Amino acid sequence: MKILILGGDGFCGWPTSLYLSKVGHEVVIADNLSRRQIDVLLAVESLTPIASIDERLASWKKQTNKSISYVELDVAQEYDKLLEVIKNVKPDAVVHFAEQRSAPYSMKSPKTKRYTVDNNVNATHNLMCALVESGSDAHVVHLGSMGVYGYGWSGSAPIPEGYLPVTIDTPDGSLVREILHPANPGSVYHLTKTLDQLMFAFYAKNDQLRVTDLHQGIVWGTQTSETLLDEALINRFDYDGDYGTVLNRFLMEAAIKRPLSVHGSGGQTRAFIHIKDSVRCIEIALNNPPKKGDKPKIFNQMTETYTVKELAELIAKLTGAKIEYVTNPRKEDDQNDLVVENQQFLALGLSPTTLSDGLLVEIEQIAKKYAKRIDQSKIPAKSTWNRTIKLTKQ
Ligand code: NAD
Ligand code: USQ
Repeated sequence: MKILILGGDGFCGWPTSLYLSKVGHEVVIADNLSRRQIDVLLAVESLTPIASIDERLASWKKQTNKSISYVELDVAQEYDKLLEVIKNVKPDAVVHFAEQRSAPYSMKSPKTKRYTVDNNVNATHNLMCALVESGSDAHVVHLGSMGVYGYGWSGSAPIPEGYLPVTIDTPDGSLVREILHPANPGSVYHLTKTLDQLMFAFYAKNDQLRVTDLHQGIVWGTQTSETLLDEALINRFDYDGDYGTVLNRFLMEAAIKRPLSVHGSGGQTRAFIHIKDSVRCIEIALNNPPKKGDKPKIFNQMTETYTVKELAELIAKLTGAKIEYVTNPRKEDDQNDLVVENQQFLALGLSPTTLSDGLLVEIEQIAKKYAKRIDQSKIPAKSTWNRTIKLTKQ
């Protein structure tokens, strides 16, 4: 397949691009490098020393003799250029990672809230519009989020894969309909993912675009077989208060003997998936597109659930780290149930990497190895969800 990867320089996009190139697809990356620019603005760097996009691509060519093309493109702002790229590349599929992905960054200030909405909503809508205008039949695989469902809305009932059957009483009896699971976003970032879903539903219905939306959990792990081939191919690892996700942050804190920063009581249950499985799921989704005229296909892309407290205890046991319960900067339930259906990927051959398989590698080969690069002033999570939340000093 010829695959256009929007956001292919990012944490999920880079290993996905390499893997799809390795297995024989023709890969074109489009990225505006905004994630690297946000690091500059926040004065922070990935824990792992990531190479420039040019160095990355040159190294891939040297290691494998395979070429990945790159075009610098702002999907949200440069509609005409996006249209030209789609017309020239003529992709069979487009994988869409090109969004601002941090919930804390999206809640940091009015400016970052507005940037997140402008960037994410425009990027998705521009893609839909350009596919229609160009007459392309490319299958869109979008990275959405488990957070579109919210947490705890349905108690201990399993979260279905996107669609919920509902029964409506009418004067002539009851009707059973399938609706998108009610959206219940917990941040401006998650709000944009719920808006993406509606755009996909509309364009699938109106223009018969073929869309798969992957409701992904928190991705952990850093390296894949491809990123391990050379230091210049290494994947990014975010640890700072805005972009570091919970497991990365605990691993990094343990590596420098800093207490693990559990927000609130740590009773929040979240869904997780290893980066290798995330890449594999995208391949499975690419190989199983919806038919023209179908509603968007939705998969829950996660393999395990843990409470934040369980994660901290697991890492504390492996590393001897202490745990600190800090004021939660977010407005979120202190505890929630989370039971998720993920049968579709398992039925299509996904064989998950569990936390017990991969955690030691992350501790030894990433967190400890690069611990000297940690800037401790960037660790505290300072973006609060509203003005009533007052943080204690960390
Ligand atoms: P990332 O920030 O590392 O990568 C996103 C990439 O998209 C970056 O390279 C960035 O420069 C690019 N980008 C952003 N806006 C763009 C625009 N307007 N035009 C062109 N390029 C643009 O994030 P990630 O962790 O790789 O996440 C990728 C996708 O997966 C996101 O949509 C995110 O919401 C979703 N996701 C991520 C996780 C996770 O745990 N990392 C979990 C669930 C879903
Ligand atoms: N948390 C802590 N301590 C920390 C950091 C986080 O206790 O130092 C807690 C948070 O309060 C939250 C949980 O850990 O309850 C998860 O936070 P996170 O930052 O790891 O993940 P989240 O904000 O949900 O976002 C991440 C990605 C996002 C993706 C989402 C998938 O950044 O792109 O969409 O995971 S999901 O959570 O399933 O919606």
